[in-house]
Amino acid sequence: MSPLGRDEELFSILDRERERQSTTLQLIASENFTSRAVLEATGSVLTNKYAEGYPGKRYYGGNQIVDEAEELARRRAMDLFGAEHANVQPHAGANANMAVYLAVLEPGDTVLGMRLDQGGHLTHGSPVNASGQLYRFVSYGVTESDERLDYDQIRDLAKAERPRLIVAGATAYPRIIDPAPLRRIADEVGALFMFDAAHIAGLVAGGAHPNPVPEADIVTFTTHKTLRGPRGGCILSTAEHAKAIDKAIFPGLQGGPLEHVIAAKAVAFREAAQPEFKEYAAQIVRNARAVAEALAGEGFRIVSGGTDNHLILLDLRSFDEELSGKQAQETLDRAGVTLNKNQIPGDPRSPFVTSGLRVGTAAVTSTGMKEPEMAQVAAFMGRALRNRSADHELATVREEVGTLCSKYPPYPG
Ligand code: DSN
Repeated sequence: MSPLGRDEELFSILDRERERQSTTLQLIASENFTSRAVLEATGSVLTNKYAEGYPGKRYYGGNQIVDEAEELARRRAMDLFGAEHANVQPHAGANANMAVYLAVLEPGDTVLGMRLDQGGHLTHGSPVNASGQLYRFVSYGVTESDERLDYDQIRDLAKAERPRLIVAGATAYPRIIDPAPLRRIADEVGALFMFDAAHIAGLVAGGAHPNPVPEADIVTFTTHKTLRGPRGGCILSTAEHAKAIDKAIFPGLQGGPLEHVIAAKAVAFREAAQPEFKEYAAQIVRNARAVAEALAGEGFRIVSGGTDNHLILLDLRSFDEELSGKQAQETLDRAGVTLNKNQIPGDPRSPFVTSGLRVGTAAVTSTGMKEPEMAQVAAFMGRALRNRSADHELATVREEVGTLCSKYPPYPG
């Protein structure tokens, strides 16, 4: 093969990233640590294969074995969530969502979706995303009083706007999104109902959140967040929409599927079907509640007063009016705590500055951390942010974070 030998330049970068992931706290709500089996499948020889099309109907030869892998992934996804159809080819959640729009909408159609600055997603109609440019998205948000979805308000909006599609799902909403009332609203106005379960797919698989599949016409999700699989997307639907969705993904939107990633999705679906995964999902939520309580004790306001899922949204203004999300994220990075700035509902600051932070517990839960460690995490955050101008204090926190992480290695040995 290559006469070049090991690529030290690149692999030393990978070594340093592995080191970073295992010596600092990973609190980004959309990240996780996959199993070794998922890593192995992602790095497998399936990356060598072109397989445009679908199992049994490919545009290239030599796909008999790849077909088996993709069929296995499809079957496991359908079994895990109880769906009639699965398309496991989306390279990402954004592609999955775009494919659904291509499949069921005409350009200019009206769609209801949650606004980005209220906790929604770019692909739910943001004006800077193709979804917002090609379709007439009308946004709903959370109430000012309790910062939660109000299904009566969504019903009123749906009645006034008569959308073709109602999109549910969020990236920064710490509460359960109940699919049942949304189904009823969709039926009342004759709309289709799509649930974007990207963040909560693992909580659904583990029984910690209601399964949207029986209620929604179409469910999209990513496989790398709470579901703990490889980076990628998936679409589940009723049999009625199967053909249109498959056509929208290929040839509509994507070319050759990433069969190595699809194989890793199959691994993740199997792992998520095990009884231990139920305990994992429940622990993610217990950890989120524990860290929320401890962070409230540090003086942060918790948006909506708490959490039902894997994430917490912090309003920094109660802690320190001057502290922006951007400054807080940068400070915590120096202290070995990795998370992201996030707008809070009604945020007076821009999306690049923000008044909030998003804290997620899926990755730290994968390493085995529990409620006592969550109290430590909150204390680290409070200390670092109170001492943000004191380099030595940030260095001390970073050292203590390292000690904690060394007891919970993501890949022991
Ligand atoms: N980037 C994802 C998240 O962090 O929530 C959404 O696409």
